[in-house]
Amino acid sequence: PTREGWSTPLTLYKNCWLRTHTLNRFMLVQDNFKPRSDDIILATHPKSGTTWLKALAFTIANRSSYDFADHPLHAVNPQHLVPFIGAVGGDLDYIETIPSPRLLSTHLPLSLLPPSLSTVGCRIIYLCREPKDSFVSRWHFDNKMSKGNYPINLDEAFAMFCEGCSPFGPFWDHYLQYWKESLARPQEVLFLKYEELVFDPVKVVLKLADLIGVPFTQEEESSGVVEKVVKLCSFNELSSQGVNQTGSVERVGGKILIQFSSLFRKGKVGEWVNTMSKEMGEKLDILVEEKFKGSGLMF
Ligand code: PPS
Repeated sequence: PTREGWSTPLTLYKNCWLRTHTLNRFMLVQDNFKPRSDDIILATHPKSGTTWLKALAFTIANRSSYDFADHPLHAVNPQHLVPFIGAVGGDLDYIETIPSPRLLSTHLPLSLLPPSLSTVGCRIIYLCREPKDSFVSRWHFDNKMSKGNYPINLDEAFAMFCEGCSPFGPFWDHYLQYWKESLARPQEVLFLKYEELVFDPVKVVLKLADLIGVPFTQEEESSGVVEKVVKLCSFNELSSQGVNQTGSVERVGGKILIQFSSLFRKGKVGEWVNTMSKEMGEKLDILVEEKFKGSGLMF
């Protein structure tokens, strides 16, 4: 089935709602993407801090190659530094040509990726976010994408989100699939929440470096390199770069679909209260409790 309501129509494919115009590309991933054992995959539920995680992981992995003053992040949006598997700029032929170890990203649920990802032992860094904040971020983003031509009513968008109908949703299946994978492969899968990144970025940066396989040396730690990474990738720094105010991430049929500037809005925890009613908040909290009951995952 296909549903309208978000800025572009969604189609349900193998229990996941994908933007209809991306369906052909993403349907190919499961059978045609060839995971390598040394791949590092940044898997995120959309609107959870993907742009931020890409900036951090890229900076950590490549820190021996670049100077902080003359860093690619000053000129390139993080979304372009780590390609999305199967998406615009990350088509599967191109992905195949990237030398190992590859740093790749995806919004796809684990169920739409090749099962060999687990068996070959790909490392995964998963990032999700408290669902109320994620929903609010999604709603503002889709409104911006539609440029007022396709206004999305908040109540309708909320009802769809709670039914599981949002890009790459249901969100609960997305979170739970990666949560279970992190329990099954704790050495190879790091499960993170946006809130941890906001409250203790230094601690998360250290964990990211360990998982990527390039831990910080004592000398780097004592000379403030970790803090420099955090600052370079902070909301204020990234959002003030010229390219992020003027460029675009995705064009389809000559039309700009996603502007870089729409990837940076507030960057705060608990910001949902300025958009959603208290009643909506309570409704979503109850749903989240129900869906995650017994899993050990909590928000
Ligand atoms: S996307 O389109 O799914 O890739 O978007 P994504 O990057 O996952 O999520 C966008 C939200 O992340 C916030 N953001 C940041 N927060 C903190 N620090 C940094 N550096 C940062 N960069 C982006 C961005 O503002 C969106 O959240 P909201 O709540 O809408 O502000």
